[in-house]
Amino acid sequence: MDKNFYITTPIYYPSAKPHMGHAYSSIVADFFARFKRIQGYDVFFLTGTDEHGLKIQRAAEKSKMDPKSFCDQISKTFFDLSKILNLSNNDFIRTTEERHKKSVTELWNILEKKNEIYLSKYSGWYSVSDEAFYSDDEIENKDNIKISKISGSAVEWLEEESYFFKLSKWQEPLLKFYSDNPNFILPVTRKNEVINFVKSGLKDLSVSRKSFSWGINVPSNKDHVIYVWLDALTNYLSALNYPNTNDNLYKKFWPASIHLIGKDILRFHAIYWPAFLLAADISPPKRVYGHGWILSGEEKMSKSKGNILDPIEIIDKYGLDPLRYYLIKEVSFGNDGNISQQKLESCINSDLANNYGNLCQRVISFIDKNLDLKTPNQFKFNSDDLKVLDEFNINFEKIVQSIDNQNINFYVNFIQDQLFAANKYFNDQEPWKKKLDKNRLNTILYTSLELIRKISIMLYPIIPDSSLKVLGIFDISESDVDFNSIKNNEILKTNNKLNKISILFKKIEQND
Ligand code: ME8
Repeated sequence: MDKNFYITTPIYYPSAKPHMGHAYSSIVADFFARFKRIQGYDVFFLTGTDEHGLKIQRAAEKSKMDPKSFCDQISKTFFDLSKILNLSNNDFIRTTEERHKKSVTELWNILEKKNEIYLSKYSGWYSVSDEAFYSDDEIENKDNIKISKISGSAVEWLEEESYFFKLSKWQEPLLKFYSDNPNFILPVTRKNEVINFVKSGLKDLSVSRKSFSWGINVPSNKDHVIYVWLDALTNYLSALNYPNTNDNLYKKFWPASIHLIGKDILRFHAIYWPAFLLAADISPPKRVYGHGWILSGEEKMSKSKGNILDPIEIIDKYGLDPLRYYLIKEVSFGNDGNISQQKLESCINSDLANNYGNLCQRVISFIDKNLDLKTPNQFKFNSDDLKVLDEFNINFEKIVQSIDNQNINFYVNFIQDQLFAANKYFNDQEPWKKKLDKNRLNTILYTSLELIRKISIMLYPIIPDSSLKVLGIFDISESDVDFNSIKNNEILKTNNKLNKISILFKKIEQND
């Protein structure tokens, strides 16, 4: 079986600095990347910035900067955030890089050569904020301004010479592609929306602009720049050194396993992108997952609405792992989610400090006092011990499947249940009363350590830093983290010195 896994985030517009919505997509993508790595996959994880187009040109003009220097400055804030979020990305692509231009130019040339592109004139609505064309029936009036019904952003009338991609020709092949690949678009509700949209009829797509210059030139006509979405989507190929299809990265990782995106940009990824690729005779990605939005009140959090929560401020106040845990746990994956500092604080106190942190501290300090901080030298499991330990191998396939179906909530709930069970086990077994029964005492402690090990391995993709601190008790380092080992109940060496750990999560004083 193919043990390569290629996951991408959207490449973000560096029109303003990143907010919680961007952090969310990136953290979730990192979760999947880290999970697949500890499952033994060779993973390529890509993120980056989408730097061309009128939206960026205008933002640069507003800041009185040339577009490239403007992008350099803001792209860096996204790059820095990738470090702050502890993303394990293998590359960070910028669409202003030469390698990307080469790749887009090649894709354009292929489409032109295959007669998929023709010159005509566009007249219709355009939203600069979305960098998207809208038809008349997708427009409405609000406070005397024309806006897109879909995104709510303002549109302007556009009339200019433009190259068109023969999207209409791909309507039937796309529908066939969706039915041959039923898991191409997830979640299912979104898939149905896309299919209905395609069934309602696809018009040819304007893929170049003449009235501004900030973009990649159409190779055969320098008066035009290539439409920013055709440019941006190609980043997923550029990072694999396309057009060099003999390159190892390309051979190993294309087609992508999953493009993880927000539902706002599903149309581009689930319709335009596979159509461009099919037209160029390149395999489409295996999956596009459109997750929900982080809301602020009832509305989508977005820079244009000015209702953003700054991830860096939250991290400064609470730390990174609590934020990662909270976003992954609290937002029902695929749906919109409202986040609040109060809920974040409860989550830190109950799940992280009480359930996880406390379990680790209690077990280790008990072993420190009673076993000279060593793993017990002998043990014999009884049915109570096996009951808690075996949950992991009994549910192993289910856990793996939950990840492969992007069912994050199952994964997190499973961990929560095991944390609860491990704490209950330690309380119920009352090792403090078994000091005279050495065999039983040893077995309870060995079982508790194994539970901490298994749970920490499962937590690694969510809160890598904290999980590695705990695994440090057993001298398990990052490269040793092996998801498959959670099936095994006897990984820890007996009579082995353990390491102490400091407090993992500080409880937050809440005012309610
Ligand atoms: O669309 N909740 O860039 P962008 C959840 N450059 N996720 C959110 C979010 C929110 N409130 N706000 C943003 C673009 N996101 C294009 C993409 S890809 C080839 C080109 C996340 O800066 C979510 O993943 O507007 C969304 O799809 C993406 O950021 C949009 O980022």
